[in-house]
Amino acid sequence: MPAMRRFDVCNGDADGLCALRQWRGEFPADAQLVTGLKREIALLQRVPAEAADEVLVCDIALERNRDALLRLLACGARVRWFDHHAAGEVPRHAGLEAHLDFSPDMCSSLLVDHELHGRQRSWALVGAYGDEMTEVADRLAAGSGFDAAQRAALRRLGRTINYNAYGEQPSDPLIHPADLYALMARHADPFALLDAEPVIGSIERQRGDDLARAQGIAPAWDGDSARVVVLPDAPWSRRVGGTLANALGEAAPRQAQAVLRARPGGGYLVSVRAPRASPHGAQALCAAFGGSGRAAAAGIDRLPEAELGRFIERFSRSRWVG
Ligand SMILES: [Mn+2]
Repeated sequence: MPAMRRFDVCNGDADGLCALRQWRGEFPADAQLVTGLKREIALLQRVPAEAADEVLVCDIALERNRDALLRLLACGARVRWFDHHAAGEVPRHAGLEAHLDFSPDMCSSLLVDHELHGRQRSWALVGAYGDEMTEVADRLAAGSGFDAAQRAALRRLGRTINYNAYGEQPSDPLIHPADLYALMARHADPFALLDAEPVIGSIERQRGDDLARAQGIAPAWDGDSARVVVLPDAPWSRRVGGTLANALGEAAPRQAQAVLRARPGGGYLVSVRAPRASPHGAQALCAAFGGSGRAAAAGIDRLPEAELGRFIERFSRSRWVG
């Protein structure tokens, strides 16, 4: 019989990497890591597991990996899964141990934290802060004895690790998430990572530079209730799009934000945020142009150039009511 192999599969954002970091902090083992940029969701198909192999999956949607999962289970692999994204129907199989929770104040790092009874809590907090679960993370951190300065450091680290997962091409982030994980694995806790690894500061500076660059671009439309920014296609704009939309929305809670980025093949990738003060209507607007998402935040994969005028017209007149 071939030797048992292990595969660790996770999203490359802070929640994914920190969920895995907790588990391997508790159960160290040699495993092959499979991860990528935040947008790379279909990761399980990259796993060549066979009978008796063990696969750990953190923070990727079961729904988007169902075929690969069924294939692994059918050949006898054992799969443990932690996630908080839509799962669809969960296969019933003795080889699958699924920890799934879709409540809005849950993330994969907190699911692992629960399973490990908080024994790797500082990493769990970094993951939760990375997924913007600030209130939940603050409460848990304070209850675990972390003071305000420590909470701020964990939050900053979560935001930074998360930023490093954005982009479209593997070379867009400063360091590939798999290499960032290797650095995280060297340190017992996030504070040691922050002290020892200068790349964390470099990512943070890159985030600041990217944001400043994007905010230096004059809006294509700017009104009381809506603003449209059109970014060129470049590594920095591929990293910063979502972060810019969130930053603008936070600074102007009564204004809706649309951040467009030129696509190399023509057209635009569009991120829409409804006003924070009235988070409705983003999905309806995007659906009218073939997009999708949630009421507060939605997007369009490819808006044709010829539709730009019509999009701005409609976006700037939207009422953003529930
Ligand atoms: Mn997550």
